[in-house]
Amino acid sequence: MSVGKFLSFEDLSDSRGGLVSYEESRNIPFHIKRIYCIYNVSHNAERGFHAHRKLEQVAVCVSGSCTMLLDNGKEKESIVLSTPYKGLYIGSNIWRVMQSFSKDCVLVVLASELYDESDYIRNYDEFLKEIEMGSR
Ligand code: T46
Repeated sequence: MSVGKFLSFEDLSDSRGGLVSYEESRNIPFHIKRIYCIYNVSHNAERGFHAHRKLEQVAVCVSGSCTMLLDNGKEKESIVLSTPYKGLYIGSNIWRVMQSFSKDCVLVVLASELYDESDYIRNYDEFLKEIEMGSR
């Protein structure tokens, strides 16, 4: 995998049940300013279709599963998220689409910045233009 990056989290489960912990600057590579959850998504729905100029995120599927399609303008990857013990790190300037949500999917996303619509690139041609300009 080269567009996204998997992070592994220690399984702290015992006979009482499962436990996993996400800690900024320890197993999450940035200061966590925001956490949001995506859930109750119908199987046919697709979300995303944008990139971020600055935002870094780690997406963890704490229940069920979903697929994340990542695209850096040159390479594309399809990643299945299905465990709380693995997070997908998504840096800036990566186009993402989320699809194939299971009924019980709960996707938790840890984000490096507060919500800011001006950080979104929601047009694919604009995304390609911005990464081309950035590589010059
Ligand atoms: C991302 C993927 C993985 C807020 O007001 N605050 C928030 O923290 C978020 C995440 C969204 N919103 C608003 C913006 C839209 O009016 O909620 C609405 C739905 O957001 P959006 O269509 O961007 O949702 P997704 O699922 O397409 O994308 C989300 C994140 O927005 C995005 O940063 O990387 O999940």
